[in-house]
Amino acid sequence: MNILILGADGYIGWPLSLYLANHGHSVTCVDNYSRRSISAKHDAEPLFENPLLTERITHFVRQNPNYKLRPLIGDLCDPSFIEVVFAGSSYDTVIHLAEQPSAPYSMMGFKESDYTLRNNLLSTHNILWAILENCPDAHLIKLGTMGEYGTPNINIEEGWLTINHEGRSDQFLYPRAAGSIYHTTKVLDTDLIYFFVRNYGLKVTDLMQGPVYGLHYSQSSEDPLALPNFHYDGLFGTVINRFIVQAVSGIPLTIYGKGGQTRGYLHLNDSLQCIHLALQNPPAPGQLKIYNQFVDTLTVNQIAELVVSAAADANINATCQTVPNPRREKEEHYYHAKNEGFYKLGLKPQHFDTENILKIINEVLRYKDMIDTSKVLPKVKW
Ligand code: USQ
Repeated sequence: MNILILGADGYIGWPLSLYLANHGHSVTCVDNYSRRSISAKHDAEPLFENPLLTERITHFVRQNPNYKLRPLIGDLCDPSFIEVVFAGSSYDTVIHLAEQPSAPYSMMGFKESDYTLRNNLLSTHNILWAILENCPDAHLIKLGTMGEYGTPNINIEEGWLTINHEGRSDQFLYPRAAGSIYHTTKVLDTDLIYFFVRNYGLKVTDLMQGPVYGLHYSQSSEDPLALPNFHYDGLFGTVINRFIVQAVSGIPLTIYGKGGQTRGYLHLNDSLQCIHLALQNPPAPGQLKIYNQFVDTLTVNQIAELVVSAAADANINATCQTVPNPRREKEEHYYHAKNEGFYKLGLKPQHFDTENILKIINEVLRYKDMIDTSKVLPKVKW
């Protein structure tokens, strides 16, 4: 397939680029290095430095002459760059990961909120138009978030809810209640996409993904250039990766508030596997498919307990601390989200168990001396 990955320098985008090139696809990799500039500005650099996307691609194409990887660096909010990306190429699949992904960053203040809103919505809007005008049969796979649903007091369906009202019945997008400006942009993306599907007959898969964790993945072998950017700071680091780095560096695990916050988590390998399954199972024209993309439903307290216990097996004495919750979110709540969709397509997941955690602890231990403990505590409150 001829595949376009938008946001190819990211935590998921780079592993996905290599994974799909290794499966024989021709992959155009687009990024504007926005996460790199935000993390440099806010002292939130990843655990180790990652060469630029262009350098990583040159390295892998030299090593594997069969890999068809092409980098393009530019801003998808700029229509003239969109023209360059789509010029002369008819893509079969467009995978859109090119969004500002940090909830805390989006809540820092007006500038960051404004940037997140513009970047995420304008890029989605531009991409939808570009597909419509250049390759209307292409399958758009868009990365959404489980955070679009919030934490409702009823079961979370996969994208849709049938409502019976005054004797009549219809199916609607599941009600959404995001907890940050970042999460809200994903809700708005879904509405925008759904309009293009209804009105123009585009084929779209919207992935409601939970927080992802992990460092090595199926393709990463021993080559450090295959690794993704691995954040443990309060802006871009997700909770499991943060807790593992905290355990390794001797900082008590930062449980925000009561620790009853419940989310659906998945390993980086499973994120790649789900996107690949979505790619192999495109919707019909005029259909919006929505999958809930997660494997294990866990509270923050359960994650902390599992990390502490796995760390003990590595002779690390990890402890926990309660940090006043910097976020406005429910700390104890009902949470039951469905995720049958990818299992029906054949997902074989790896669970968040001791063996899995120990593997990541050992991977992170190699970089122990590079951990900057001043990056760990949260700096953004809302
Ligand atoms: N948390 C802690 N301690 C920490 C960090 C986080 O208790 O040191 C708690 C948070 O308060 C929250 C939960 O852990 O209740 C998850 O937080 P997170 O930072 O791992 O995830 P979040 O900010 O929600 O965002 C991440 C990604 C985002 C993605 C989202 C999926 O950054 O791009 O969309 O996970 S979801 O959470 O399902 O919306």
